[in-house]
Amino acid sequence: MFVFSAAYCNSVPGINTAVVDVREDRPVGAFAFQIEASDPDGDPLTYGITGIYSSHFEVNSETGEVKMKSMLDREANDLLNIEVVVNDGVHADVTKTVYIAVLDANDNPPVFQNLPYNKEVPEVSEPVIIKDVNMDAVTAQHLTVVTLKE
Ligand SMILES: [Ca+2]
Ligand SMILES: [Ca+2]
Ligand SMILES: [Ca+2]
Repeated sequence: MFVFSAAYCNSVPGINTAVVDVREDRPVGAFAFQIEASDPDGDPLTYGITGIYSSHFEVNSETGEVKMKSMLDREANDLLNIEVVVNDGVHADVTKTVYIAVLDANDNPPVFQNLPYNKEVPEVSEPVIIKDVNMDAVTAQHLTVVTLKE
């Protein structure tokens, strides 16, 4: 006689999270992202993370909320991947690779190029755009427009 096991009638949970954005200036202890997972049977899930970059994060095993454990640096690495592990208490662990896109913050001091600091500044009437040339991505916040006078 065939006996149905509990696992036979029970479905495996699914992990919906695939890519998340985290700004590089998120402080330690701050919310990073939420692991979105669901179980068709409504089984309570436990959450975990593994992988070399998982050391940046700390996950609440009951809620799937992930917080910062150590800060990120977009200039060093702008795309991390971790393995998210979810378990419904019935089946073996379900794992999925989740990618973390590290968003830029202007966290490097500016390095000005071609800025005429000496007295040989020619008199110019047109505005000069000073580009903040550092390792951060260049956006409007990195540009300073000044009008040089005698
Ligand atoms: Ca289940
Ligand atoms: Ca940085
Ligand atoms: Ca930056």
